[in-house]
Amino acid sequence: MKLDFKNKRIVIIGAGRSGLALVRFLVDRGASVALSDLRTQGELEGLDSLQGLPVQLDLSGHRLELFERADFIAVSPGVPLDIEPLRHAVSCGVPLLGEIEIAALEISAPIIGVTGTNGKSTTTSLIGEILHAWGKKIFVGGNLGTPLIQGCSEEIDGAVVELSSFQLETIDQFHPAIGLLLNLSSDHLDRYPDLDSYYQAKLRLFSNMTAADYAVLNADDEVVCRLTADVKATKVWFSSQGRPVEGMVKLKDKLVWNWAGANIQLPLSELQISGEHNIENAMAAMIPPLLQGCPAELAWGAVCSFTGLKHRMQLVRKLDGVSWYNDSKGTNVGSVLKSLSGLPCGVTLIAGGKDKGGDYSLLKPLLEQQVEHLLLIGEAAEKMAAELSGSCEISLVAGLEAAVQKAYDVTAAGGTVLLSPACSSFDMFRNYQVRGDDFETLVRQLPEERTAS
Ligand code: UMA
Ligand code: ADP
Repeated sequence: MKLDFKNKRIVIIGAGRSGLALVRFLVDRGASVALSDLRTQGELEGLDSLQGLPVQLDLSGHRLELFERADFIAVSPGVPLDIEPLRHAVSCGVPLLGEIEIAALEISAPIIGVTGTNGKSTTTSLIGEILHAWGKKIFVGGNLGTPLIQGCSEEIDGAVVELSSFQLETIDQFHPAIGLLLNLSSDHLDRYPDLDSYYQAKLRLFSNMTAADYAVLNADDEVVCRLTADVKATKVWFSSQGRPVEGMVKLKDKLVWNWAGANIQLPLSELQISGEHNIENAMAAMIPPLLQGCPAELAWGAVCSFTGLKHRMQLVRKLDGVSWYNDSKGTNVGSVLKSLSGLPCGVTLIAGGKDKGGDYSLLKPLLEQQVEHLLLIGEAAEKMAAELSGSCEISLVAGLEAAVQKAYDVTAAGGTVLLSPACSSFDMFRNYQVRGDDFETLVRQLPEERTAS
């Protein structure tokens, strides 16, 4: 049921992409809107896009009296729910609503929600590609980049939404027709007290789903299997390890769609995105369109035309026999493990950034086998060096530019340089895209000929 915003006093907390989109939406619906952010006017980008809109600005901090007088607070995903202004608002009986909840109540077309620790953006994009190829008008966004609230103003046949645990924390009635849980491993322990709290936030995806809906689940992920036992939605599985499940199974060089009497085979040789993890993403992405009646051949054609997203294992340059890869979106230990495992030996790995409380020691076996030099940057550098000591040659470097220069100096021909940080970017960069773009610029500036130092 749509909410009535007319003349409601709403405080939006966080003036990033979600907050700015919420302002436009809520002002348009006749609400009286205040936008609150810790940052100063000068530090915030995009405020000028609100020019002419009736919005009260509460910058450089959050004024408690604004929060206690609101009808509700619209919370941006990056704002932790336990900060003082939000606790105070809740204690005054003011409800908190997230951007996904507000948007989803406006959208009557079926929503496909994609969550998991890794592979969300790739899978969300793949589903979007398939449904577009099928001729559907689909909104594709969420954590991927475009806030779902921007999809509300469009006439759409459906929405495919990447959902982070942060966004799922503030849902209440949100009810996707199809929910995907790709995998679960450690992440965001800078926001959650423990791993289980992070997993429980992810599982909220299924909380309003019934047997008439579908839960697409990874049969090879022990944690996913264990924690979804009580999910009420009809389960459709995928297994890249050949488990005989009902759903999508990888058998040698093909995928088999084994569901409701169908037995469709799809050749893996046509896939352009590489790595085991991308086969998993392709498998998961095929399922929602197939459940919705999309012809398998058409869907597989769209998956096979997809060449991957920026900042995920992107080959930037081959220079002097060395391949340089940008995997700036490798922001946790699990994703770095996947990215490294697809590479040959002789890797120089550039990692580090803002620590999220992950267990870096899980990287040790692969570092021992494949990595010669580990170059560490950012706030997490010392912690990582201590946890990874002994696995390869480790150097702490001053920043990304110094890391690229050192990688250039130490990597032998035939080797690989990989930026895959296992950390978020926010200590040194605005986001992972800026970190990846800076890396690419630095790599492109490297001279063709190495000068003897
Ligand atoms: N802020 C406060 N008070 C606080 C904390 C933050 O005012 O206590 C302010 C900050 O000063 C900043 C604003 O909140 O100005 C930022 O809000 P935000 O972090 O929610 O950022 P948005 O720009 O709205 O982007 C968010 C998602 N960001 C996060 O979840 C951190 C984007 O995901 C998402 O693309 C966008 O909404 C649209 O849906 C990015 C992300 O890093 C890619 N996600 C995490 C991840 O993938 O690991 C979860
Ligand atoms: P997310 O949106 O969940 O961060 P992306 O699709 O952006 O995921 O991929 C980010 C990184 O995560 C990739 O560069 C890769 O290293 C890793 N990754 C992608 N898909 C998977 C997967 N299915 N399982 C594990 N790791 C993955």
